[in-house]
Amino acid sequence: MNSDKLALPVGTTLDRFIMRKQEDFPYATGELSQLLRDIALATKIVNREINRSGLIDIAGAYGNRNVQGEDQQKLDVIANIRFIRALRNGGEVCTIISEEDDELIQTGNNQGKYVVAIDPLDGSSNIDVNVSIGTIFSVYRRVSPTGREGTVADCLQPGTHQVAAGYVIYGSSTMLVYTTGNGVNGFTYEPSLGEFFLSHPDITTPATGTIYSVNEGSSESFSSGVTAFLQHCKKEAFSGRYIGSLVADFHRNLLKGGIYLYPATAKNPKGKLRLMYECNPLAFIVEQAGGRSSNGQRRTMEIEPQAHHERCPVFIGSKDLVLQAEAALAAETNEA
Ligand code: AHM
Ligand code: MG
Repeated sequence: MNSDKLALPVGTTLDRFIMRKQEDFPYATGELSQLLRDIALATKIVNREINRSGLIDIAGAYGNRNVQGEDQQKLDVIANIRFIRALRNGGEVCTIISEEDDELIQTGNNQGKYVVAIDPLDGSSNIDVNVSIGTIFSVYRRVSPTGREGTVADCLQPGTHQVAAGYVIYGSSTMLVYTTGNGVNGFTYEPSLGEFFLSHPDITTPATGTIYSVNEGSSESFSSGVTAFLQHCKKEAFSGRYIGSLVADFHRNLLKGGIYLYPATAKNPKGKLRLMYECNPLAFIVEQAGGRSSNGQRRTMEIEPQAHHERCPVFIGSKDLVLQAEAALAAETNEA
């Protein structure tokens, strides 16, 4: 091998990066760092299961329906177990909200200072056809005193209270992207070393873009404001790109510039996506990258949650495009 290549540094691992960031806060106790490392560990295990799923019989429907009445996939169940186990063993988290569990999950770590909301495997209907899927997570500091189980109040905080949020995309490579409110950084998994390496430092999203992502199959029931905004996108000859895996659609638009929207439809009058573990974490990331996220009327992160599985419409991505969508919706309201 060329000796120049051998001299190249391997780069910064996720663990080292988390440790360095912790050193920026002299009074940090390391609990949040540990929590992020727990999530990264579970991610590696889930990544392995996903990669193997084409080879062994764990893809496909599990035969159960989750709380939202959707078919649960075997990998959904596996991912849910892996993340819960990692967070329970880590000890920093008292309570978990998971897309796959109706009730709050009490970890038994009553001294844990944090609450996590997680969609362990998003876009799972894409598993069987080898399309990218993801994990989305959000971290809050509990508001109730430690020493007891976490409460509903700990779990129903607005997105502005998030202390960390991230997503994992299991795609042509596996990436973990997260923020603790001080910019956004992306790490790519190197499977032969079993490590995530910093590959996308300080991600910023373009202020505008030429991609719009929406399920147009529902366009008959879009409001006139949404329809007007989409007409504008088409008039400008934007590219329509829709994978149907939120993390993958979001990740592409974050890097390239664009807007993802899931508005209210006849089938999903409140939108389809879940506030606590789909919209809020991505809203935190997009804002940290310079973008914007809204329910059409107000900033996603300012919505006061009423229920841990609640849904909301979402318009997320490049700031200018989200503002344009909001203006189109406001014009619709004024016409009414
Ligand atoms: P899931 O959490 O059950 O996987 O559903 C969420 C997914 C998102 O990943 C994706 O953006 C959206 O549902 C697609 O919905 P639709 O098929 O209605 O376009
Ligand atoms: Mg989901």
